[in-house]
Amino acid sequence: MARTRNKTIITCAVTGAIHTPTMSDALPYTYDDIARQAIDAAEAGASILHLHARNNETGAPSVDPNDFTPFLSRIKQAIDAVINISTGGSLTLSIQDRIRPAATFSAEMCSMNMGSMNFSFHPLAKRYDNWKFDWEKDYVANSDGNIFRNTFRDIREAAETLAPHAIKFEHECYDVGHLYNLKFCMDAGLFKAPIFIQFVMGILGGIGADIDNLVFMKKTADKLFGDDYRWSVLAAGNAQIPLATTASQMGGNVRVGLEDSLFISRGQLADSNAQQVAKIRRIVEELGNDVATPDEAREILDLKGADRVSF
Ligand code: KMH
Ligand code: ZN
Repeated sequence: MARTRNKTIITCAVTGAIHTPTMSDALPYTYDDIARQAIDAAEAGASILHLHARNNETGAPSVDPNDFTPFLSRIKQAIDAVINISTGGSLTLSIQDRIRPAATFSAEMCSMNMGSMNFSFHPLAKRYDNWKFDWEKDYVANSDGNIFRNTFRDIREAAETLAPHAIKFEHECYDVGHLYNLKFCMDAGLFKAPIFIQFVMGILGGIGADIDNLVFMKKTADKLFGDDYRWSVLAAGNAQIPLATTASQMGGNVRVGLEDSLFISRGQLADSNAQQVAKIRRIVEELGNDVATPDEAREILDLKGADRVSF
């Protein structure tokens, strides 16, 4: 008997706040480049676009809603994709600043980081001698002092502020304890099933990116949430495509994009976000699953719909 093909949601995280322009010419930071790469990624098969903004001139991470407006409207006019606005934004800012873009634009989805942690990429600073912009070197080197603050009070404030917008959260869980934080918050009534968990693997400060850890995260989530959750995996750097492949074979969804990895294969820089999306799409399809359309992603995650956003 033929096996039913699963629908796999591909999220593409287009630019983020970890990598800097020096690290890859492909990393988009202008409004035009973020819009163009997001549209190309959606055309390649991403049904969800996880978006951060950057300063249009310097590429520095920005949580100013004015830095989102120019690319959000262009993306919406060009393609039907689910827009997911980051609330991680700039890692050292307050939760109030970080949730402003999601609240301003009342997106279908936004990220929700499920615990406080070290969040560092300072080892990258040693790899570059000549930086394109003045801010980059200190930003990267000083991340060894970052505390990514997401206390229970912060999570409650974000959830309550965003509740009137009916936004579905991408619950970013960087370690097993974050799943327990999420369970606690769910039991307290902050989040409604089906929740969407992003297992984040390989961030310095979080759980390592390997299959044993993924299986343990998934088993823990099964135990805590039963049928009340959907899940996806993002792995940082060179682990991105291998762990996304494993996740899709385990029945999960996948996230790729230059936010999480600048590479297309070991040591080789990607040309674009769309190139990574096309690669994981090929793998997902060849291994026997189908890629979800934006409307299928909306149904799977119970989203409010693109007609209820404010951009
Ligand atoms: N870059 C990811 C590891 C967020 O935007 O809220 C973390 C992230 C956080 O995506
Ligand atoms: Zn992000």
